[in-house]
Amino acid sequence: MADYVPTPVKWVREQIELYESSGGTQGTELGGRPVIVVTHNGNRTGAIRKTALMRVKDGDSYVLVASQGGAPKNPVWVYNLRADADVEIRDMTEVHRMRVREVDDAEERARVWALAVAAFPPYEDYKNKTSRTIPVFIAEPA
Ligand code: F42
Repeated sequence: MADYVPTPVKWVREQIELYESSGGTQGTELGGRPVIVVTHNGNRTGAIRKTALMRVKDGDSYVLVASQGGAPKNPVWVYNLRADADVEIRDMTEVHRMRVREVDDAEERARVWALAVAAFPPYEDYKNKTSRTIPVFIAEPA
């Protein structure tokens, strides 16, 4: 089994630690809106990685938005998910095995983007702030 290597970003690392050590009862929000923790595999190191994201639900699925606050570059978890679609998602006290796929189709993207912005309005500002197309994934029950 690979080792878990926490992110070097302190506030994110601390939120994930609190979220997981409390069994999904603390540290579960950002700005009053719900957050999920996605566990995935590092595509170069093979290490276990954990990423906190806003919770965007689409039925039994989750929409994962690689906004990184509108930064010019993709967050590196995008490359991990492109290389290995098997993830685990913690949503508060529930943990689900899921498979992700990147959304390419324009119509599907428009549909899930609307869900994302409804769940977390700043995504729209992040989109306007960056010239990159923000990658979006759908995580579906495995
Ligand atoms: N980020 C978002 O993009 N969208 C969100 O909705 C979001 C919400 C959110 C809510 C709460 C919170 O605490 C954080 C939130 N974030 C959100 C921030 C998010 O959790 C990530 O911190 C952010 O997206 C940046 O992701 P990142 O994968 O670029 O993280 C970097 C800083 C990181 O951890 N780097 C590691 C390191 O050691 O430098 C490497 C991680 C890694 O996966 N390495 C790969 C490997 O093989 O191990 C290689 C990857 C490659 O191909 O380069």
